[in-house]
Amino acid sequence: MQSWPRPNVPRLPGTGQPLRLHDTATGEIRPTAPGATARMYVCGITPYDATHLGHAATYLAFDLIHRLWLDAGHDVHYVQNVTDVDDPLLERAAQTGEEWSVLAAREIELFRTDMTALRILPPREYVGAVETVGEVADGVSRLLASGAAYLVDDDLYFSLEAAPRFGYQSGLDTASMLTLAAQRGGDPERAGKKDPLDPLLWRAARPGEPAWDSELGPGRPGWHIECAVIALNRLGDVIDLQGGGADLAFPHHEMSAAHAECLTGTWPFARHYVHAGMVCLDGEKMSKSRGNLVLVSRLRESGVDPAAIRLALLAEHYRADRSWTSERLAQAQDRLTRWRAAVDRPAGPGAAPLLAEVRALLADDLATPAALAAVDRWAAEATTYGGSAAAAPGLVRELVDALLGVAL
Ligand code: 5CA
Ligand code: ZN
Repeated sequence: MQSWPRPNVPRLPGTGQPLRLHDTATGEIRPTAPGATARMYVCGITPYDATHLGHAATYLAFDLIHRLWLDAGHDVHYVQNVTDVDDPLLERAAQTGEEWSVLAAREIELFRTDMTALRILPPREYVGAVETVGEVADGVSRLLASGAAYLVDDDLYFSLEAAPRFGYQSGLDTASMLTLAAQRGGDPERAGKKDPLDPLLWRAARPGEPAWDSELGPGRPGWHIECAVIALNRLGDVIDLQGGGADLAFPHHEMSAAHAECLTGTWPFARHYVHAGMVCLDGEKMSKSRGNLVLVSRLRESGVDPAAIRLALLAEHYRADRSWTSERLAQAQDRLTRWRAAVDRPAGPGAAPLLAEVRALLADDLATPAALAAVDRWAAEATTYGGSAAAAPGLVRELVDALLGVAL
């Protein structure tokens, strides 16, 4: 699958600090410690509707992580998937009468356009479920051979008995797991499973559903094993970060880590499990199924500068559940205007302390509200500055571009 174009990232003087991030599994903010190459897997979209501000906020959080690792001197191997065949997509296509693959292709293209406009650094490998059916089927076969998978009718399930550490990531009790699994793509009520939480690995072909031939017979992969195998085959047995929105912590990331650990015999699958808060509209999580979406493409069409969308989303911390309001967007547009006026001046107060401050704040679990406030203070001083430090506006322009992804 084709990724999207990479925006230029200016190189800043010196080196960024080691990045500390909140890890869902331990509940702590801990240092990330990648080697020369940081390995990051972030779950991609299910392309049945257009990119909304919730998606944008989540991909923006991982974009900052990407930028901070680059600034700290790491190469970043970033992999993202596209769930381009799955029940919600097939259901939507059935409702509208559109071919599921046509719907997916259109929404993937729109997502690429939105990500490009938002200056989100692209994954090095952007990988579709459809193009990886064979390798995922191979992973399922290996689980079957090791005794970790079993049949229910013609479908294959993963036995959680094969995952002794299951639950370490979310730390949830069984009752909460059962409720969330039922809401988020699981089937705890299905008869014949050893444990109601056991997740689907391979769904045998059904009339009217797409299916692929494989060593397991015709069918299609389950959701969690897809992400596990796509990540393992490209990034190796242990990755630095697995990420997504908070609604993926359970069951998706818990299950995909259990699959990966069972396949490799290594624990943990990811050194950090990182989850972004949910963006709401009128108090409800913004979601395709609720239909309360603010679309990035629609905002762009109405003339909103994507840099203002970025600033509006960065004005609150990535782990907070946030509400989108038109007031928030207006504040971001005002901030963008002030910053642009400040860097357009011929001179400004020294920018090296600001660079050090922004680096330190972002390295502390992405403290974006404080980082934006620091740039605000510099911009306010710049408007009354009478000195001749002519290099400062250029450095501020570059640091805001490299670290926050905002082109001034
Ligand atoms: N394809 C799967 C992952 S393999 C999937 O969850 N797709 S998605 O299109 O539903 O979501 C894509 C990403 O956006 C996920 O990380 C999800 O957690 C995040 N997301 C969805 N809705 C919101 C929201 N309202 N606020 C913040 N993030 C959201
Ligand atoms: Zn995923």
